[in-house]
Amino acid sequence: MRVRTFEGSLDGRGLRVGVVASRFNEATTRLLVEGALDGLRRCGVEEVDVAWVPGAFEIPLVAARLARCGRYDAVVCVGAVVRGQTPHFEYVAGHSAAGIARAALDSGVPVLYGVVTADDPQQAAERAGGKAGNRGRDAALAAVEMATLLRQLRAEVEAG
Ligand code: INI
Repeated sequence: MRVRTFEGSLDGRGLRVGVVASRFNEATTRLLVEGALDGLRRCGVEEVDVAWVPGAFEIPLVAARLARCGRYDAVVCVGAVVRGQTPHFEYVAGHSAAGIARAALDSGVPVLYGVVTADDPQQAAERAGGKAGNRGRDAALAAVEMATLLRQLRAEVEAG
C-alpha cells in the first residue's frame, strides 16, 4: 500500500494574496487588516492587494471577483459583525459566511474567513489583537497553508 500525505506550509514566498476588508466597525477591522498583513509578511508573501467594502454583507461579491480573476493564490476576508448593534446580525453574518465559502468553491481558490462575529464591541476587540488573538492573522496563515497545499496537489496529484 502506498500512502502519500500532503500538507501546506507557511512559506508564502512567491504567493499573491488579495485581502477584502469591510469598513463597518472600522476600529476593529483595521486591526484585523493589520493582523492579516503582519501574518502574510512573516510568511514571506510580497504581493498583497487590499480592497475595502462598506460592510460584511458586501464581502462575498468582491471576494468572488478577486478569487476568479486569476491573479491571486488566496483571498483573505476580514470584517466585524457585532450582535449588540444589529437586529439583522444573523442575516449579515450568515450571508457573509455563506458567500465567502461559495466564492472559494466556485473559483477553486482558497477564500479565507477572517470575519469576527461578536456579542459586543469588547468581544470583537478581543478577537482583533486582544486576548483572543487576531482573526485576521489566523486567516492569513490559513491562506498561506491552503495556497501552498493546492500548489503541491497541482504539482504532484493533478499532473499525474
Ligand atoms: N456590517 C458589518 O460588517 N457589521 C455589522 O455589525 C453590521 N451591522 O451591525 O449592521 C453591518 N451592516 C452593514 C451591512 O454589512 C451592509 O454594508 C449594509 O446592509 C448595506 O448592504
